[in-house]
Amino acid sequence: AFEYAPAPESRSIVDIKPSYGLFIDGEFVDGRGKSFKTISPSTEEVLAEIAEGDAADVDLAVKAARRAYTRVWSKMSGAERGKYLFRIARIIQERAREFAVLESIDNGKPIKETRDVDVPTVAAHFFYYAGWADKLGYAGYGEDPQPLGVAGQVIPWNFPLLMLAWKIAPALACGNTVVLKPAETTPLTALLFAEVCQQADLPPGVVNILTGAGETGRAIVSHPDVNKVAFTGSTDVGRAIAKAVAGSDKRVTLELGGKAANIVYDDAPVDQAVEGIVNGIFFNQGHVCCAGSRLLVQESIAEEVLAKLKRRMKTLRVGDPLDKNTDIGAINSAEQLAKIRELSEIGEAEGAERWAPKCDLPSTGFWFPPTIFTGVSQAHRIAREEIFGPVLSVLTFRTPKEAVEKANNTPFGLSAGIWTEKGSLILWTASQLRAGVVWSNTFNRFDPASPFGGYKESGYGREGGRHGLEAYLR
Ligand code: TXE
Repeated sequence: AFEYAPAPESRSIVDIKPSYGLFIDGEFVDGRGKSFKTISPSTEEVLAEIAEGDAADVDLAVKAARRAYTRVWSKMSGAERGKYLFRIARIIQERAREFAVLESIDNGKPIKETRDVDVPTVAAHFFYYAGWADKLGYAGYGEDPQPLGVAGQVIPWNFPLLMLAWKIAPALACGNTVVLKPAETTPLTALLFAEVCQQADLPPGVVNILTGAGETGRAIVSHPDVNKVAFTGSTDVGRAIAKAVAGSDKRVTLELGGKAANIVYDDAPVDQAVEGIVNGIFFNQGHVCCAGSRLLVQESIAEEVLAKLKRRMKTLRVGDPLDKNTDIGAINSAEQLAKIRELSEIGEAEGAERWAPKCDLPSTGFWFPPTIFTGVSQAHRIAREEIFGPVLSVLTFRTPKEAVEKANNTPFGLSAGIWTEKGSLILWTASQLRAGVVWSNTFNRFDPASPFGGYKESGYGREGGRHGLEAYLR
């Protein structure tokens, strides 16, 4: 094992305060005494003490959001709201490096990804929805669609800033105000975003950021004056939220887990497919709801694909998230690492064959090597359950029909991938797959103009694109 060596020059561009309050009505305010620590998953050092919002704080935030909604935000013209969103987008671009470094420190994901994917996509979302703010009459929901009111939004830790953008940008564009809770292991970029709201002179109360864990989330979701609930996270919590709002007039969108099939047909461009498989499962340590966590490879080329995949996996660098050469960063938390380890042990116990390249992992922090399981059958838990880590389950198939049957044999339905040179086979396969997003000859590509969301237990509602406006309009 090598010792973790921090990259001081990158670290120095962010200013992490020793403690943070809650962002309510345009100001940072102290919590009521309860707090928790956010740690860096790559070093296990405590980064900051974070206030934990309770039901009374949630009430203050919802009241502030309601005031801002009735007095200012819903009265403003769409063009005017759009200006604020454009301003936010530009400030994020200006502060992109700061956001990227902070996200890598707090989440553990590689700087290469926060710099090239997360932060640019966040800015793109704000630009995209800024453009819609004055065109809602063209969105297809009537000539003068109305906002819903106060949106309560609860987001996970795997893309902390990007999930914030997916939630806040369309809500604001449509004239709603927001109370958002980031995940307890990754609050820092949401708090930096609160500073951006101040810098953009966003009217107080339009965006409120409440840090905390499940209790805070529960209080937001069940607050009687919240009109819309948007959640991304585990299927279990999604179910609890659906129950909590049942019988109320709250609108709900849920974006939950996944177990995507990445289907490689025998005529696929193999080298390109191998890159897609690697990107599909090892991007963001596999902490991706739409990760290509099941490789379905046609039997006749399975040997070649696996040989090339293993060769490629040996070149992946696991380590310091702030090192520009790192491909796989730290696992987000000790709990998530324990879950990945447990499911991997179950995979072995059930008879699948485990393989990982030799890989020196740092001695502190939470790490897991890129891993594949071959000889996986449909009955194995690693073929059915979301592992949410850098672990790929490999299955084979003989015919396109069998590929589709296996791909659809899951309670989830968020995404899928298809690799073949034949356009007709892409169209046929896509039409058979029960998945909200289907990529062909690529994987894990995100664009603010494309809707994203699931079938079955992956949730309902769409985020992104014109479809994403529907969730925030009456
Ligand atoms: O999720 P939780 P966890 C999956 C993934 C992962 C597993 C557990 O498989 O291993 O879920 O992750 C807030 N009312 N995904 O435990 O608990 C919580 O504070 C309201 C897939 O981290 O669902 C956090 O802000 N809110 C997923 C958010 O919900 C509640 C991304 C998500 O945490 C709450 C993350 C409650 N009762 C995990 N309880 C994806 N779809 O991308 C918790 N929260």
